[in-house]
Amino acid sequence: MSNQSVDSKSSSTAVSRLSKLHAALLTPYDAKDKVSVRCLHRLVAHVKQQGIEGFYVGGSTGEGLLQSIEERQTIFAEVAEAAAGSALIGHVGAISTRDAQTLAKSCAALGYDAVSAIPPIYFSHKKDAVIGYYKDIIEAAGGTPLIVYNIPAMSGVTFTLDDLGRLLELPGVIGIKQTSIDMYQMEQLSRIFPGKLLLNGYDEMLLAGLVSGAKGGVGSTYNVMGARYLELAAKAKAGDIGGAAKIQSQCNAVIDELVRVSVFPGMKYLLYRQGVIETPMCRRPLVTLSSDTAGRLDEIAAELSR
Ligand code: MN9
Repeated sequence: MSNQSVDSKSSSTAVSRLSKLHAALLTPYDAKDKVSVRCLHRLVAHVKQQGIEGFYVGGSTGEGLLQSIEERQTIFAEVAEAAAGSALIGHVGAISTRDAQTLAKSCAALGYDAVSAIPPIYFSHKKDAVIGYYKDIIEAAGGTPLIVYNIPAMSGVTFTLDDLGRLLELPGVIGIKQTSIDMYQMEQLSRIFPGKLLLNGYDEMLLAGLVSGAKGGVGSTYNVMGARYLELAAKAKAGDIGGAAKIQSQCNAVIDELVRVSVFPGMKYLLYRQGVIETPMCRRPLVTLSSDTAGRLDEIAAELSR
C-alpha cells in the first residue's frame, strides 16, 4: 500500500470518529485565578452525563489564548485523563508558530484524535505565511491530523473558498471547524470536499450548519444544553427538520441571553450557579459576572438544572 493510501485511510477513520458534537470545553479557575483541575474534571463529567462524546479543548471558549503554554499543556493532560474514551481535539493555535508546535506535540503525545488551530493573529500575514504556519503545525503533530479553525469574526482572517481549498489539500488536514454565518460557504465546502470533516461552529446555527453539510459541531453552549443539541442533531438526521428547528429555537432563547451578558462569562456563571464549578471567574480582560450583571441567567440556570 502506498503511503498516500495509508494516509487517506487513517484520515477517513479520523473523520468518522470526529463526526459528532464536541463540547468546546470551558476552563474553570479557583479564587486565585489558577486553573482548577478539580472543577475541570467535574465539568468533563457533567458534559459526558449529558451524552456528549467529544471535547474541543483550549479553544476560544477554553480561553486558551489567555493562558500560558504550561497551563494549556496541563489542561490537555487533565482532560485526556478525565475524558478518556471520548473524541478529543486539542486547540493549539497561537500567535507564534513555535508555541503552536509545542502544543501540537503535547496533544500528539497524549493521544488526541486531532489538533486544531486558528490562523496566526495580530500581524496581517500573507496567505502563504498562514499556509506555512499550518504546515509547521502538521509537521510537529507527527501524524495526528489537523482541523483548521476558521473564525473570521474573531481572528480577523477571512479565508476565501480557494484559501480553504488550499488548506484542505495539505496532507494532514482532515477538516475545518467552520465558525461562520456563511452557510453558502459551508455548502460549497461540503460539496467540493465530501470526504472532509466540517464542524459547525455557531451553536445558534447548528441546524443550518447540519443541513448545509456539517458532519457535527463544536459548541460552548453544549456544556449546558448538550442533551438538547444531541436531540436536535438526531432529528435533523432523521429528516425531522421542523422538530429540530423547535429545539434550535429553545437553545437560541438561552444563547440570546448569553450574548446579552457576554457568552463565555455567561457560560461560566451558569455552570457556577448549577454547582458544577466553584467560581464564575474568567481570565482578565474577560469579565467575571455576578448576580448584579448576570441578567436572567439565575433563572436560566435553575431551568436548565430541572
Ligand atoms: O466554539 C463557540 N465559538 C465562539 C464555539 O464562541 C467563537 C460557539 O459555541 C459560540 O460561543 C456560540 C455562541 O455564539 O455559538
